[in-house]
Amino acid sequence: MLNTNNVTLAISAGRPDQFIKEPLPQVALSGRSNVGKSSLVNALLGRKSLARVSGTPGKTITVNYYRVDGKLFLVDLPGYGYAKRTREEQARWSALTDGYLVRNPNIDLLRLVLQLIDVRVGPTADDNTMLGWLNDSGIPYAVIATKCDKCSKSELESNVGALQTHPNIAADAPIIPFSSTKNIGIREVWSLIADITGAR
Ligand SMILES: Nc1nc2c(ncn2[C@@H]2O[C@H](COP(=O)(O)OP(=O)(O)O)[C@@H](O)[C@H]2O)c(=O)[nH]1
Ligand SMILES: [Mg+2]
Repeated sequence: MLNTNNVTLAISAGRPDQFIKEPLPQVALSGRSNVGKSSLVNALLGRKSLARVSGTPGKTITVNYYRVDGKLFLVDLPGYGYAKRTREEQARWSALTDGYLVRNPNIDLLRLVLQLIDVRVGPTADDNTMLGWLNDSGIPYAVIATKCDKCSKSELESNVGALQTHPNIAADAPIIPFSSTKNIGIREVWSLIADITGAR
């Protein structure tokens, strides 16, 4: 069993040359700022505040590597879609995101992307750009339908159904309803990570 108490923030990388090269599988979290990435890290690891949950969206422009029990890294990518960034912040975002997804010489370590999408909102234009990239990359991904506690049961069913048939979401991509506040979907996400990375 993975010991999720044995977790450290290995590095909060502000530059691509700080990215981790150690040969452990990586599972990356992608999504717009405020979609719930940091909350998902905390929920998966059973912590309240290992990852900083932000009231001011878009302020953290780093790639955060959490080393989990010496077996894998959870990689929290900087959020996109935050309009109020300065030009300098935007340039840093591009350098980091491009550095990780496009120019990363160790991209083979990336085994799975958890693509977070707010289940009440569905894919935004930026989410669709990211989904297009994922579809072209061949990297396995799953859609994590976040904040599902904010939906009624019928709304959740219909919104998850819309994700399942969405033209930009691969038919074989798992869709996992998730709530950090109600602890929904945690077991399903870990089971997917274990299946794909072999870390369990
Ligand atoms: N109701 C609800 N709120 C959430 C959930 N996950 C995150 N939030 C809230 O959404 C905001 C952004 O969360 P955060 O994890 O910082 O998003 P990030 O920018 O993607 O890392 C915070 O106010 C969180 O408390 C969830 O599952 N349910
Ligand atoms: Mg965050």
